Amino acid sequence: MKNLKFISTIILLGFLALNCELKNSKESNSGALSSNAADKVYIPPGKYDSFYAFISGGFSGQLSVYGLPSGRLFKIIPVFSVDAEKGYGFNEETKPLLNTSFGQIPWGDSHHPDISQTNGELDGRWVYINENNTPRIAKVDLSLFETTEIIEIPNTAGNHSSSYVTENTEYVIAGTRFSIPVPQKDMPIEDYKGNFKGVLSFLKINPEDGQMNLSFQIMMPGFNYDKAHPGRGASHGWFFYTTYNTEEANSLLEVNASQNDKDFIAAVNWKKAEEYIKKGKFKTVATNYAHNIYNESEHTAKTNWVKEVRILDPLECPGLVYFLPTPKSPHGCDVDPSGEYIVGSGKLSADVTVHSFSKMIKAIEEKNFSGEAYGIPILNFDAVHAGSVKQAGLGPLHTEFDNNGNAYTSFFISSELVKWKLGTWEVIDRKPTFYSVGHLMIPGGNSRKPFGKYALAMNKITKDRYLPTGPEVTQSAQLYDITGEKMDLLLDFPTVGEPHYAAGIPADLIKSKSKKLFKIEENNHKYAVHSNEDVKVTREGNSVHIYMTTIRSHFSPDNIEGIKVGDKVYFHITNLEQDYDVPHGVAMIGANTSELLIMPGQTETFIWEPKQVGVWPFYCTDFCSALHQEMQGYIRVSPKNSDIKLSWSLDGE
Ligand code: RUQ
Ligand code: CUA
Repeated sequence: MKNLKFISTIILLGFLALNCELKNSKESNSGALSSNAADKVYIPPGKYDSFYAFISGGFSGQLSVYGLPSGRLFKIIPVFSVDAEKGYGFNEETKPLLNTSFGQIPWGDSHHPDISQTNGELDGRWVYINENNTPRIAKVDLSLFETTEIIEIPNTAGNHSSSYVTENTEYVIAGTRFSIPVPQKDMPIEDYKGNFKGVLSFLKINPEDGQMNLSFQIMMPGFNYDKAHPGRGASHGWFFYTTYNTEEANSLLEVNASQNDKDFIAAVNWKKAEEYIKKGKFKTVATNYAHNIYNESEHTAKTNWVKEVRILDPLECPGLVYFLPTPKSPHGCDVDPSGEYIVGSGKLSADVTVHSFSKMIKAIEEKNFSGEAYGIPILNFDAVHAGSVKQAGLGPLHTEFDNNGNAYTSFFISSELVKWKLGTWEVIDRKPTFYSVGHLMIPGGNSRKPFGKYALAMNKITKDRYLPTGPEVTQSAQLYDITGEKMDLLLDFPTVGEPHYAAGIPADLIKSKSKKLFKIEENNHKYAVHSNEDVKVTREGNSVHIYMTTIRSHFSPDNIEGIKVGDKVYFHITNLEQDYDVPHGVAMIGANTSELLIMPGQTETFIWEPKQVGVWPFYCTDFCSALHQEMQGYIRVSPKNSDIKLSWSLDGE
């Protein structure tokens, strides 16, 4: 009966969603855009946007960089997926970044970028982004706009409640979406309940270089940990996580994990966790995970294998974790700029539930509990509840904030952004999205200091919004002006992959720090060539190393003989250019990798295994000068048993 009721609710929601879409579509076609919308997003040729937006690529595995308000795409930063355009994951230098305990993984599902903070404000040094499928977190260095570190998260499956930073970038966190046996073992799935566990991870960040180190994990009950946000201001020191499937179902979750009236927001006191760690209250557990770090001066990544992890058990650490009852399978878990309000968006609830941090502290002090789950106290709902936004829409997912005490929530089913007031919980405005918005982003909206000029909606479905491109159509973002009382839709633009979150920041906080080139004298790559005197070709058995340089517009050496079928030929190429924006590329016929794209002052390597006798060309792939088309060379490949000696030509000799 309960199930039937549930299913009919879902059908009704679906019907309403369809209705909404049709209605939205009609509104959109009636020319809702005011003519000055174009002015507000128009950036004249040669002028800069005022914000960077780092938009996650979802199933593309990458992070794309856009300008706001124009919506122009500047770069796709490869993070968790190989990228032939940049040689990422194909060249020897970046391959180790994709190492995991499951081997080298060429793809990932990137979700939630978050920019590092100082005193609760964006500082523009690094972006952290999580990978959901093979649990990892990456660090993107914002002076390079490149991935410089990826760490695997052990004891985790579906790293979704990740990767948010605390207000002084003390920690970046990870959390498991799927509970699993911890440590992994062979057991019947039907024994899930009570036996599977959910692990939350805290990675300490080195304030100098942003490097992550898994400091400790907390062993939680076998729920699904969905989203998370750090406390700030008074609530700094706490982290909040939404949970669903507190039913601990293991099949047909769409029904079986939707039974409980309320799931939980888990409040974790990480300062307390630090005390317990200091007191030695942890268990050291054997594990094996990859920690991959790119060294900028060596232009090369290396993998360190880590063999153990410290785990805290809430049962042995009183005061570490509390549960705040929250209706109904909450997704987004968002904390307002003051740190007082914790917003839980119950996907199946008609209301958006807001908890109060100060009430939570009081309820903890008064032990105002309504029960416990696996020994973790459940706080009384009424004792922590600050208020609810009533009947705000259908399918609330995420909330961001401006600097005037307003919150903005995305509603997936009713396809809209809803603006409401913190404290009074009244709805101020609602605007349709096209269609089915997931996340939204306000630059700095996840910090103490939001820049409340724009809100960006990231939509899952576009249907009729763009020229059709076959069965697969683009996902899209929509930009709203939020400076007035009412929101104003300004712009649609397509996105890369399916964005789940984005991080926006004023351009001024980053652009002057953006590197222009690598100094050749600081290049400590093992196979770097600093001048043409060092150019050479060497053989060790059937490994051949070519120490090659590029400068407009030739390769040194250009012609090489003495290579044999069955050799393993390493092209180590140093780009000697010391001018901004003069990369060279290198492509070799029949290479089983991609091209290399080498920035000024950088060295990169690919391996070529010649399989056929002959004379084979290579060439520059990046249009570098008027004589780019002349930038080429040949390799003579002789039979396996030939005795032709290695030789090469330099500067035409
Ligand atoms: S989470 S909208 Cu990763 Cu909401 Cu996708
Ligand atoms: Cu170098 Cu084209």
